Amino acid sequence: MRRINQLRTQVAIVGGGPSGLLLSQLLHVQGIDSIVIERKTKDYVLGRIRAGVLERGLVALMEEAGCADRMHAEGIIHDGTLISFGQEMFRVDFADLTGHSVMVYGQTEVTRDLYAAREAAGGRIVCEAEDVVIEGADTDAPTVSYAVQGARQAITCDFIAGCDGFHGVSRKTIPDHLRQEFEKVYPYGWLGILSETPPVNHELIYANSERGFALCSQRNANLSRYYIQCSMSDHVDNWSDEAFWDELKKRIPSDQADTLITGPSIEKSIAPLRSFVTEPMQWGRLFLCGDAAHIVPPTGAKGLNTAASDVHYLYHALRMFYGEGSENGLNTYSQKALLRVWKAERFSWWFSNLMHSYPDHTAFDHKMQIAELEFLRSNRAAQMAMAENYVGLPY
Ligand code: RFL
Ligand code: PHB
Repeated sequence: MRRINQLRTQVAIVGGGPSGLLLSQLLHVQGIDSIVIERKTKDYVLGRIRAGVLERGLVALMEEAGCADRMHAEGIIHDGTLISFGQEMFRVDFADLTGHSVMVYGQTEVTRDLYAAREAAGGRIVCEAEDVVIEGADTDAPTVSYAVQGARQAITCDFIAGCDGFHGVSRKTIPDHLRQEFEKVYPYGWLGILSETPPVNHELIYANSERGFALCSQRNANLSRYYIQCSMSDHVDNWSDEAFWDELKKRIPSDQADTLITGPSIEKSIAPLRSFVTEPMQWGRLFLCGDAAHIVPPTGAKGLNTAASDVHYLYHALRMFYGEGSENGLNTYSQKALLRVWKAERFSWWFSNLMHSYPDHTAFDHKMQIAELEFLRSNRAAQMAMAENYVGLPY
């Protein structure tokens, strides 16, 4: 294959998911040029249904990126969340405990708003880029090359942001002997559905039940997102809508189940749950952001938000470099990002352990979960620790 095109930019961004698009737009606002290289089509990227809860840090970044108008108009502020176990249910009041709230606004919408802003500004996004190769990341002249419709292209740049998710190429570009990976795979998955029905409650319900975990979430007044814990080997074809609703109702308190409005699902999928961190998050001029560097189980809604905190650190480091000529932010990026990543990992791991059923749990283990839930229900310090993590630790 022939190299037909040589492009130049300041920051080449591999991956056009929320991390890559947010970084690109923030850099643009500061007059720093970037090119986003994405493996999938625009429609595919915009069709993905994932996260639903935004911390204030991500809300502030969307504002700084000039992409917050629709989020503020359509997003829903949540001042607290509900936690149930069996028929018991209590509320953790984020606003009272921390002075902060979260924003319910889908990742799909965040991505859509960022995409629109990038396009309006004439930002360069290369879609359907195949066989992306990163070279010279440990030199002063890194390049990213890829093929589009059979033609090979190359970008020379100052820096590369690896925003290409868990299955991307960026992380694997860092030599094995310099990379350390930490992983925990949970013995269950989440079966999720989206339905055009009003949410069962105006707040989210995280439910611990002897039948397994359930989560009642939402996107807007007529769009609900529900999840139930399922086995890792389960398949969506095993779950009719009716079977899903029946099972969900058995896992939440009956007064909630009685008011649950059901309807046809418009999306149904199973996600495995894992915790994963790679260290370091930098190699030479390559910087990893978001799911490329770490994965959390979705309990606690930290995935997208932790991706956003990486983007925050990298964006400020690049601003410092281009604005003041200082490499200080770049040199400390990995250390700063990982400090916060591990706290999000701890919270998601703790909340997952507290809320799910485990195949190897004994009656004693179950009693421990209930005792911890009772403690959380009755203890303000415990609730404060939970709330501070949920609304997002400071950057
Ligand atoms: P993404 O979203 O995976 O985007 C990476 C992009 O890179 C592209 N790509 C490549 N491009 C070029 N060359 C390659 N070789 C490439 N390989 C991959 C991909 O096509 C893609 O477009 O990573 P990013 O941007 O770091 O964003 C991370 C978030 O998407 C993720 O952390 C969250 O969705 C996790 N998550 C949640 N996070 C929250 O903060 N709150 C939540 O409520 C929440 N709920 C969830 C979730 C994730 C879920 N699933 C499906 C895993 C609920 C679920 C069910
Ligand atoms: C979602 O709405 O998709 C969602 C909300 C909270 C979570 C995970 C997922 O903890």
